[in-house]
Amino acid sequence: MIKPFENPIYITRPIMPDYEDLASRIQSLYDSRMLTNLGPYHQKLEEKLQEFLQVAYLSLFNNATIGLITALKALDLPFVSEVITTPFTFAATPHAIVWNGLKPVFCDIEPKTMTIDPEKIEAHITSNTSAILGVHVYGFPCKVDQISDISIAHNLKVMYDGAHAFSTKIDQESICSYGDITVLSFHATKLFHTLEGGALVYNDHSLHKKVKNLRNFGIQDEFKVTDIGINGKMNEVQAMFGLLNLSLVREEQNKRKLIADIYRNRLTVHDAIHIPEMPECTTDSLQYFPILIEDHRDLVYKVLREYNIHARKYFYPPCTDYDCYQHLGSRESLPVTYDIADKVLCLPFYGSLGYENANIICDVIEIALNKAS
Ligand code: T4K
Repeated sequence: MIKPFENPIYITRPIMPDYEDLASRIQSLYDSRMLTNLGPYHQKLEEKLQEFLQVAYLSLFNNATIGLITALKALDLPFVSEVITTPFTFAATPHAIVWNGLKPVFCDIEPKTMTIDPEKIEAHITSNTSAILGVHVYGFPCKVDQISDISIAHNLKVMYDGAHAFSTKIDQESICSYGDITVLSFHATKLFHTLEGGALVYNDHSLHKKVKNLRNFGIQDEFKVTDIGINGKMNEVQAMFGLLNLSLVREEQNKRKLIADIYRNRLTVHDAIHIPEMPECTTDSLQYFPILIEDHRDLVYKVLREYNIHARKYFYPPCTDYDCYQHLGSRESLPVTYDIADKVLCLPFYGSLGYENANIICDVIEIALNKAS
C-alpha cells in the first residue's frame, strides 16, 4: 500500500552549493563591498560559462525574461513588425515580443520535438515579418537547419528561447551556435541556476557590444548614453552562486540520467504513455522529463497530487488561451499545439529525487491508469 508523501514532491529542486564554500565567498563581499555592476564574480562566471558551453560570446543577465526583451531590442527589428513564434512555451516568450512593440504571430509546433514546425512557418510570413523566435522546449532543439534556410530565403532574423536548453548540443556543437541570439535561463527551477538569472549567447562581435551596452542602460561611459537600454545586470551574489553551481552540473546531470532511465523503463510499458525522444545526435540538457498521456492526463495529474506529487502541465494552456493572446490563435489554427498541451505532463525530475521515489511515482501513475481503465 503506497502512502501519500509527507512532504510535497515538486517538479524540481535546485542544486545548492556547499554552505561553507558559499559562506567564505560571501565574506569576500563584506570585505570588498562590491555587490553589483559587473564585478569580479560576474566577470569570472561569464568566462567560465563561455568555456563550459564552448561559445564565442556570452552576456549574463538578471533573468531570461529581461534577456529576451534585450535580445529582441538588440536585433533592431522594425517597430510593430511581426515575429513568428510558438504558443507552446512560457508566457515570457510572447510577452518579450510585445514589450518591444512587436507583434507575435503564433505558428503551430511539430509533434516529435514539440518545437516550431518549419513546414508551417512560411504560411505566416508577410511583408511585415522581421524575425522567427523558436523555443527549444524542454531542451528539444528546434529544426535549426530548416529554420536557417527559411530565414535566409526571406531575410529574417532568428532568435532562440533556449531557457530549457543549457548545455544541449547538436552534433557536438552548442545549440547556442544557431541563430542570431540564444537566450538561456538560470532561474532556480533550471538545471544550472544563479537563483534568478540568464544569459544571451551569440557569435557576432558587434551584437555582443550592442547587448553589453543595452544591458547597462545604454551607458557608454560616465558622461555618455548611446542607446535606450535597461538594467539587465546580474549581481555578485547571483554570479557567486553560479560559479559554485557550475561545478555541480555534470554530477546533477548524471543523477538525472539514472532517474530518466527508471521513468523510461517503467512507463513505456503503458500503451497510454508516450515518451518523446531527443532527435539523433542531440545531447539532452536533462532539464525536464515530459511524457504524453493519451486521454487520461488530467486524471494522472490529479491522482499524483493525492499522493502529494506535484507534476506540472507545462505548457498547458498554450499562450493562445491567455486573455492577451486569444485573438491570435485557436485550437483550430494550432491543432498540434493543443493536442500536445492536452497530453503533456512533466514529472518530478532532479538529482536528489532518488531512485526509490522515482519508482513510487511510476507506481502511482500505474494506479491512476488502472483507475482509468
Ligand atoms: N522562456 C521559457 C521557455 C521559460 O520556460 C521561461 C521560464 C522563461 C523563458 C523565462 O525565464 P526566467 O525569466 O524565469 O529566467 C517556473 C519558473 O519561474 C520559470 O523560470 C520557468 N520558465 C517556468 C517553466 O517555471 P513556475 O511558476 O512554474 O514556478 P514555481 O514557483 O511553481 O516552481 C516550480 C517548483 O519548483 C515549485 O513547486 C518548487 C520548486 N522550487 C521553485 C523555486 C522558485 C524550488 O524548489 N525552489 C525555488 O526557489 O515558473
